[in-house]
Amino acid sequence: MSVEETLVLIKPDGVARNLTGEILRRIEAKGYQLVDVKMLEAPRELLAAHYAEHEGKPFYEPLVEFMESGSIVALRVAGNRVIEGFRSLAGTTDPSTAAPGTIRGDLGRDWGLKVQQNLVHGSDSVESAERELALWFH
Ligand code: DAT
Ligand code: MG
Repeated sequence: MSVEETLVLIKPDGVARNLTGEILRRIEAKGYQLVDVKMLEAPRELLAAHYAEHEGKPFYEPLVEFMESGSIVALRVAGNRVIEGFRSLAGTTDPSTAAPGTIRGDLGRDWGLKVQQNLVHGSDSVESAERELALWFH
């Protein structure tokens, strides 16, 4: 067993499309534990810190604007190898090509949408999870 914690964000498209319950259902069905949850409109400084690794990339500004566009549900989720496991539940970054059975593959819409509208965020490593959880839950 390697119990970890990860940061999951239900992005503004997921909240606006009433998919919060469906996404939580998939996380809980997998056996992961919800440790903490909050809903917020994320300030720019928080988003800039969260996405610091992407600063300067062409998709950075639209990404941050999208994340500012509505409410986000932030989750602290615990479970055995949950960091990799949640990324696997989420599917690949682009919903157009995400596998069936994944959150992005089943629920993501690909008609003319931007890649950033991919419903969820999940930390990608132990280091990212610690850094991101400290930003969103403190
Ligand atoms: P992930 O969210 O799968 O970890 P990432 O960390 O590489 O992906 O990128 C962060 C977010 O930025 C991603 O969820 C959607 C957006 N994004 C990534 N690559 C993109 C691209 N090529 N065009 C538009 N948006 C992109
Ligand atoms: Mg990422």
